Amino acid sequence: MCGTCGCGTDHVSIQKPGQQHHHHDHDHEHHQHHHHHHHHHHGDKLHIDLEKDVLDKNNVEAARNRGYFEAKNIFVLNLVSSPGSGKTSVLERTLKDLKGKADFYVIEGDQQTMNDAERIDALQVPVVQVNTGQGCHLESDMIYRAVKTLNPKENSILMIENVGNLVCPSMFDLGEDKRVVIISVTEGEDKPIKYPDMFHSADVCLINKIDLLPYLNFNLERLKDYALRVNPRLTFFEISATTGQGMDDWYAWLLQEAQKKQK
Ligand SMILES: Nc1nc2c(ncn2[C@@H]2O[C@H](COP(=O)(O)OP(=O)(O)OP(=O)(O)O)[C@@H](O)[C@H]2O)c(=O)[nH]1
Ligand SMILES: [Mg+2]
Repeated sequence: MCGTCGCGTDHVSIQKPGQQHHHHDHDHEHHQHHHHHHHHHHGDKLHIDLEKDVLDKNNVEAARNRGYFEAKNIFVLNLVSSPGSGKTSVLERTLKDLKGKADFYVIEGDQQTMNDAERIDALQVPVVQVNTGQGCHLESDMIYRAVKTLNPKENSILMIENVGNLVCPSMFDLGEDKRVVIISVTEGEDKPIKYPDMFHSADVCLINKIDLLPYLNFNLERLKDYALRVNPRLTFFEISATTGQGMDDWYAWLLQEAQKKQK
């Protein structure tokens, strides 16, 4: 149990496409650690202590990641959204279009399967898949281990695709520079006020699948209004990963932010 959202993070696997699946002993330590608390606490107290432990531990490890990224001038994005908003599609298009302009690395987070890592691997971009098992979000120690496997070059860009979930990933700092929330126009305009934490903690909001707007009753202005109520400093890009519409502004932002860190 991660204790924060009740999901389990004790069966995490981290692998490159083509590698054999294996569990890490490391995870058992965590499990034992949490198990220990069960003997000493009860009811709500247990839940609150676990939540604090998990978030404190994650924040310490996020700081460790941030130090590593700082030392190597690696610009890091954490992509979050509900399942199917288009995180991998946006990544695929972005990597195809910008591959010559920067060195990219990708960490893929999903509960199961190598599917997303294989889509990135097909573009010949170095990628590691993290399978979280019962876990509904990535945590900083998973990023630390995945980064060790990737061994990214200095002055590169690391894109982290979080597990599709509009709630839990918001609580877990991974040591990223910027958090990017993707919402697709098929999801309804009110998501920012229904799931405020995710929009509050993001720096950029990609509004994806705008090629579908002619077929939907979706009000872009209302979505932005709701999102700005939750987070007035959000920057929006209206895009279609399918047609490429609007992607150039997103690329310009991405390269400019990376350069700021790497100057
Ligand atoms: N029409 C349209 N479809 C899109 C667009 N972007 C993604 N899709 C489709 O949306 C579906 C989900 O896309 P993914 O990129 O796999 O979404 P994801 O957020 O990575 O999904 P998970 O990793 O499972 O959470 C796929 O069928 C894509 O082809 C877009 O801009 N327009
Ligand atoms: Mg995906």
